[in-house]
Amino acid sequence: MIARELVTLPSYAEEVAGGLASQPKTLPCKLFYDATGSALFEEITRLPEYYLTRTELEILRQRADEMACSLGTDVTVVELGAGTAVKTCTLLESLSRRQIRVQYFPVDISRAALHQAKERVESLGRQILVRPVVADFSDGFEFLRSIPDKKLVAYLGSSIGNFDPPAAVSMLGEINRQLAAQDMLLLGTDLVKSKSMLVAAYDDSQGVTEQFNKNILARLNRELFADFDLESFRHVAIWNPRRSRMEIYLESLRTQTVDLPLLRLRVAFAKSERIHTENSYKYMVETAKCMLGRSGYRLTHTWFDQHNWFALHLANVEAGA
Ligand code: AVJ
Repeated sequence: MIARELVTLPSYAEEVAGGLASQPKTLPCKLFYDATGSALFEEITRLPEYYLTRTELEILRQRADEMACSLGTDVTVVELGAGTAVKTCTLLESLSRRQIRVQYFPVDISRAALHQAKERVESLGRQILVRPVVADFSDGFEFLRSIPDKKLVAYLGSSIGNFDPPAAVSMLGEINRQLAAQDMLLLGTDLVKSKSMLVAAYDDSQGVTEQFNKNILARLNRELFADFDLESFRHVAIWNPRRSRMEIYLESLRTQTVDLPLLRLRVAFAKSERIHTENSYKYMVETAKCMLGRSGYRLTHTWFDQHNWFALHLANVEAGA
């Protein structure tokens, strides 16, 4: 007890203990994104099999002018999980060519990413005012209220796909309640496609996604002094057509026990037992539309790439929703 009081446990400790004690075992996917994991994710976005990032960027490039037209004048773009703002730059540039005033509020938990986002947008040389916001969405979306003017809230990259349908609706609804009638939402969703293409995107031939997945265990070893043997787990990516999602697991290659001394926990694994680390939902246009409707938005336009692999939805905040 004394030792436990002396050590400051990371904020995710309880969740990890709960997840590893449950049946089936789970770990929260937010644990992916420490410095190592964020760098690995950047690498994933450049993999030939991971079509999502490049496809969404292609839609933005091809349709930025059209989007800018639908947005009217003097828009403040607020990007949730902005990262380094690579994708948004396209839209910001189109907006600034058309509009008198464009402001950009990138929101992220990573200060380093926000710094890069600011530099990138400022280097466009278009006098876009950049105001980075450091925020963690688990604290809610109240910060949106303090951002002035007409807002376009962008939530790109199919990040919404990590939430199961009820949680996605409640999160989009929470954002909605912080917005005013003339504000808008730009949502990126990955779409259902062939199983082979989906599985390849989450189980790439270079093993980067495997490394990304296993980094959760490496992180628990680093931060909780756990003793996961990374060689004794394998990366598994499965398409679940019934729930319309990719499921990512770490599967134990043998019977083993793992110690997590800071959590006072010893976890037993049977051979082939899995830890569920992530879901990535894939939508049909209708399900995405339905999700937006149920969270208080009215869809005004959906843009696709030439193969219909990915969709960008622009929606209004329903008056009185
Ligand atoms: C960042 C949640 C959009 O689900 O495609 C990539 C994360 N996981 N490869 C996704 C991820 C494995 C990614 N999102």
